[in-house]
Amino acid sequence: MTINHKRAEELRTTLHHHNYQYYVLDDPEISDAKYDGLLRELQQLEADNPELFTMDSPTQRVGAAPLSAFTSVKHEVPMLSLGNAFSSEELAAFDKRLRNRLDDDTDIEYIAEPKLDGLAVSLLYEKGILIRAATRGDGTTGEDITDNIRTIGSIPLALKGDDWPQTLEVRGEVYMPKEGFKKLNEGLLKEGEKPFINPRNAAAGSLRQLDSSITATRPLAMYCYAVGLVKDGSIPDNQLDTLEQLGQWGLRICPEVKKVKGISECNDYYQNLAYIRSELPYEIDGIVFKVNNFDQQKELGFVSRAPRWAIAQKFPAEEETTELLDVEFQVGRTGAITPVARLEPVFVGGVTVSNATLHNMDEIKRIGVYIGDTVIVKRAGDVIPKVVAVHTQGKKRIVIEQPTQCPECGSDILLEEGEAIARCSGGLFCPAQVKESIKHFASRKAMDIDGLGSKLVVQLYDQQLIKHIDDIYRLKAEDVAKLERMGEKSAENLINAIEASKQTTLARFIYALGIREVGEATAKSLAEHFLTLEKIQTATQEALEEVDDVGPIVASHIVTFFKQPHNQEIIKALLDANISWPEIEIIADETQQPLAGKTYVLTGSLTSMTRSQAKEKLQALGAKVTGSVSKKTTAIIAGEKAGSKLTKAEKLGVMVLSEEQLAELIA
Ligand code: I6G
Repeated sequence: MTINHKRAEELRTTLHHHNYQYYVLDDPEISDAKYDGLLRELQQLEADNPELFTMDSPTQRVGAAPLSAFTSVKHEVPMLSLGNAFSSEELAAFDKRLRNRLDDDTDIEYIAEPKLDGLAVSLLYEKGILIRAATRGDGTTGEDITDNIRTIGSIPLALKGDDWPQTLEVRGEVYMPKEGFKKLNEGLLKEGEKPFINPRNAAAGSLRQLDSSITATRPLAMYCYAVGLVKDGSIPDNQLDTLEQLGQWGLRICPEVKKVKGISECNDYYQNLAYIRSELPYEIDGIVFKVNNFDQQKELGFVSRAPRWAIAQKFPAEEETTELLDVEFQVGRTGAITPVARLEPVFVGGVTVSNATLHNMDEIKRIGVYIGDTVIVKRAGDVIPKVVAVHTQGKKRIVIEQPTQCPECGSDILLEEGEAIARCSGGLFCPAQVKESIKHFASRKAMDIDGLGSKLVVQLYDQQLIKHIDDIYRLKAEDVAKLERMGEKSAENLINAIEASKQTTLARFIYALGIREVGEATAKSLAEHFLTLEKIQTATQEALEEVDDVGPIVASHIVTFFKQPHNQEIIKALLDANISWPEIEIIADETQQPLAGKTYVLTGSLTSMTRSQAKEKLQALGAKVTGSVSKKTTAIIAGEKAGSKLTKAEKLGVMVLSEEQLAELIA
């Protein structure tokens, strides 16, 4: 073996290792610059000595020469589809069917995992080397997308270890993480290009590129969930051990995979995932339950083109199509004019939606929507439904035009230079702005006045019982009780809630005032920085700009707000009504925080909270939370299925804490 040959092999092994650490374990050991340096060295060696090139070389990840078309690939073992369950009753019926077929009434062991909203892909490894990748296609014939798949960092070009079958076909889902999707679309918009509608479309569009150097720039990832063809070698006899084995060979497995026993644990898993769905870093559209034991799978067999031993329980769709009937313009607390789509009611994200935001006129132009079009509406989690794209153009299309006068008070609508959002210039003359500012003041994250919701605010305003926010504290139970649908008891409850709201925090009070661009986080930063209301009221533009996340624009909004005599009067009236807050304790020295100077690593999945919630809690106590274990790590917190980080911690003698111990630590 020549020196060059030896060095190329050394570089390939090193680069495969660091690639695995970075993409699969999320635990990099070297800097990006160092990695790039090693990769360049290998590229140069291969360019100078073409005989050194191998199929699994990490240099292949940058993309190959563009293709003119994809070639077809026949799947030796068909890629089937999954049956669906749309309710817990349908899932229970599935479980019952299986127990009947197996003639065994004991609880079945299932392996549950999220169903990612991506594209099913097959990876073929020969002697541990990735030789071909294909789309699912119609299940029998797919397309050869090997060049594109090679560019995905989390897919190994060579399997780890040496105990793999000589021929091994692995299947899974290629997807685009939400964060990468957001960044990709931001970049496309900046370049004046059309953004993708959702991460699934972005993943599909990226994988179907004939030019793999474009795919190489797209943030794609893959989770593996099954094995297809196996020759000359074997895999374990159940699903969970198979997934674990795939993980050991360097393939990425979803960390949410869990063994559940019987229908009740299936339901718990589904509920838990539905709860954390919006926090997951990828989009999912349901849960897949598979019988764990392969002998039982064999006994159950297939029905038409789907396995009898697996099912996908779907979540309510987060995107639907419906007709755009009309557009109205709403006036917000700060006068912002928002176009609101009136829609043919549609069931999406678990609720019936008949209104959705269109954000602003720029957005309307960008998506090219007209009244009469069929549009795609998205509602994810608690997020306000929005129109994201035109699905099909209507036969009769009506242009959407922004009014020049406020629909509520008739004042001029103005668009400041460089702003996307037009505003009503009516200020306190505009009833819509006043009502919105009262609603905001009473809202949960502001003064938290229980029961003072949107409808009641409108009633109180229309009956002239409240004209400004300070009037809330002059309300009388007997006046409130006279309102429609209010009795004495509810009126009394409201007055009690108003009274209770007087004990608040400075941050909530600042947020409640509704200063333009001062959200919850900025209000908190202002309170922590200045400590008293007086200091915030009198702060100069320069002093305000010293606060975390306060830039020149926000600072100028704050200065302008406190300068207005009307606002000063309202603040005085609120303080005269005895609104108060505890003094803020000064933590003069950050090292006085209980976990200051300590470094933790979170690994595996936690059951009582997500890893990011745990991270926030630890950071709030002064701890540092990092992604990799070293001798300097104070402790690692090992949830379920903790992998290599746990092994490394044990090797280095770093303390290992359980989820229960983490809870104690935080408490
Ligand atoms: O489409 C699928 C998504 C996820 C699957 C699947 C899966 O497992 C987590 N598993 C099988 C066996 C099939 N389709 C056919």
